[in-house]
Amino acid sequence: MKTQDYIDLENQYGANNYAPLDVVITKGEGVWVEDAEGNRYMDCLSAYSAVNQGHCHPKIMATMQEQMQKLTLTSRAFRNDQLGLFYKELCELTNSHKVLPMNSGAEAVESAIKVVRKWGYTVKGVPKDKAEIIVCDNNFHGRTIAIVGFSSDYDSRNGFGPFPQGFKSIPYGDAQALKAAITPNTVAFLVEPIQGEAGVNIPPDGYLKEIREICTENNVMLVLDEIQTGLGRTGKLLAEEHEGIEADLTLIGKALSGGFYPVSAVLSNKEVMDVLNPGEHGSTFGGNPLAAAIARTSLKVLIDEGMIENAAEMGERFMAGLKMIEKPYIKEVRGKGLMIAVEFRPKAGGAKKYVKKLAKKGLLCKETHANTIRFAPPLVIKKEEVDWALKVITEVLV
Ligand code: IF1
Repeated sequence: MKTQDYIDLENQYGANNYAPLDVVITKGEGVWVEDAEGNRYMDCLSAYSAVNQGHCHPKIMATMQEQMQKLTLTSRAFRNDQLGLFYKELCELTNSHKVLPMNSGAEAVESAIKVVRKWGYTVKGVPKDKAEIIVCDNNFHGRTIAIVGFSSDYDSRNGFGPFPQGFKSIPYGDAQALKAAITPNTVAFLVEPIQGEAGVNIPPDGYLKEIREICTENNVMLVLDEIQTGLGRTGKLLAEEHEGIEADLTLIGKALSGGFYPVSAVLSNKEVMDVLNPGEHGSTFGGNPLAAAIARTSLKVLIDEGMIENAAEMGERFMAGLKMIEKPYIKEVRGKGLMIAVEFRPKAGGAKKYVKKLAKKGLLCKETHANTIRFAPPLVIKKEEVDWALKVITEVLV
């Protein structure tokens, strides 16, 4: 089959909920992927930060192969020999007390919503069905009904109502707005340390510290969605470390499996997770031995192979290089670690055309909204590869 045949099949039989670039990827290794015609590309999207460890990391692959030959799924009706070790290693690494294992990121977000509501009723004493959760404008937390119900993005929510109640949205990066929005019924503040989909929106310095203090003072759970920012992407294991804070609940997913399998988790730093009792929450696949084994190795290679330090170092190099490209239609280059964005002025005529030109030159990336391109390569990228990317990007933006 040729490239166009694969595209036709997808278009004929698949739901129309994506508009992908017409590159049909067939192989991947590290930061590189190959298409059906044998063209090589550097992947500067990393499956939205799920392949932080690089495509087809050999150690994660070996773990997966080994585990899948022994045991893949037991359900949580029984125990398995990988889950406890996964819990322990993840808790030790992140300084957490309890883990709730799920599969997709959206499920981790939904789980956290359930947990903080239950905590609100049973511990904080909020009257029945009155729990409020504060979220931020321009958030992205996934695609379920509850989550899109508190999204401010028209396409995400339009046509999908009615939505669950109990969410209030405030401007991102504004700690005073949080303070003003809290009521006695507020159980949690759900927020991304850096907004991804919004276009790598970095809050003002001190924001995380301030919201941590405000939540503590008001007995409100701080829930950080680190599904995209976590696991090394910003140059720290968790983005919360940039300001030395700890969330009450931290959500991780994506790179928790290095891209091999959907694995997500709610990490809890307080006794809040103890409000869940048997029968109140669960998942057929959540916490399965294959997922747990893959996640254990995904975390191990992230640490053992210095990927987090590399993300910090290569991120600085990448950003410095991008900032050298001085063009009147570039509005801003911003980022942390290897979560980087270039925002164009409206007169540039949109980011998509640059994305297409970059793909032609062998660099895959993705625009977010009309005027921003995100660069987020796997964290294993080398100096020479960053320099190659910068050369290509400079050629295209000139
Ligand atoms: C798609 C963006 C990235 C997330 C945060 C939860 C989830 C995500 C902070 C849900 C998912 C994705 C999903 C992907 C596009 C994407 C994305 F462009 F929307 F912003 F990564 F950059 N919290 N992010 O970023 O996780 O249920 O998908 O596992 O195609 O929708 P999920």
